[in-house]
Amino acid sequence: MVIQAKSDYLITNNVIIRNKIALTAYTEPERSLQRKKEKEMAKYSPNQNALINQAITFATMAHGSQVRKGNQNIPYIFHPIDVANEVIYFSGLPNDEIEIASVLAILHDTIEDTIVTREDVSNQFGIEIAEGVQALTKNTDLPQAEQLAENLERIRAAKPLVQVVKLGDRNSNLKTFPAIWSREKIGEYLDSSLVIAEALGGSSMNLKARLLMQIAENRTRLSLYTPG
Ligand SMILES: [Mn+2]
Repeated sequence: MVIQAKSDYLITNNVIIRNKIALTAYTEPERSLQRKKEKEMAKYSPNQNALINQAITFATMAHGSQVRKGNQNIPYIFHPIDVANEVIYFSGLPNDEIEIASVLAILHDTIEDTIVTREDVSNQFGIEIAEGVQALTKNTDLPQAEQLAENLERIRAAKPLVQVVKLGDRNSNLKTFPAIWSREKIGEYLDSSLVIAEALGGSSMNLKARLLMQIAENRTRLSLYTPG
């Protein structure tokens, strides 16, 4: 028997409405299990994770079929979620700032890398989140060589909960490099990572320490594989 479970997601007026699972094809024992689950789930309502769930759905839809640079097997959404994990487990932010920082982490590449605009983010998540994501967005109208310094200046002017997202972002990016990157390119990337660690490290000693550790590890790895 084929069970047809329908779960279309729609975003309307800041609310995600999930269509009810069609129960018609279930057997009675399955229906009974379903009722038990629904009762269990009701304990968690109103949904305490609504904002995070909304951010993940929004970013997943925005990034669509994008994958990580140089690795076709990693759907892009795993990167923002990794950044949220860096913030959650390592930033040391006070508990009441963790949720908003995780939402920022999940959304941090939407304006830079997708068709999503600052207005879209503002409509869905409010002005504070939109400003945070905008601060984390490079100004690509500038020459590439000036983009990082200009961006760091804007991030430094923002709250610590915005700064930790950039530290988490770079920590995430240092976990693996695109296979096509040359040694020079990796070296430059490690140099810029040090600039980020120094500029924003005050917002989280722990994320700064992780970043310095990863920079050192990668430099060692590079020196071990010196050609010739
Ligand atoms: Mn990123």
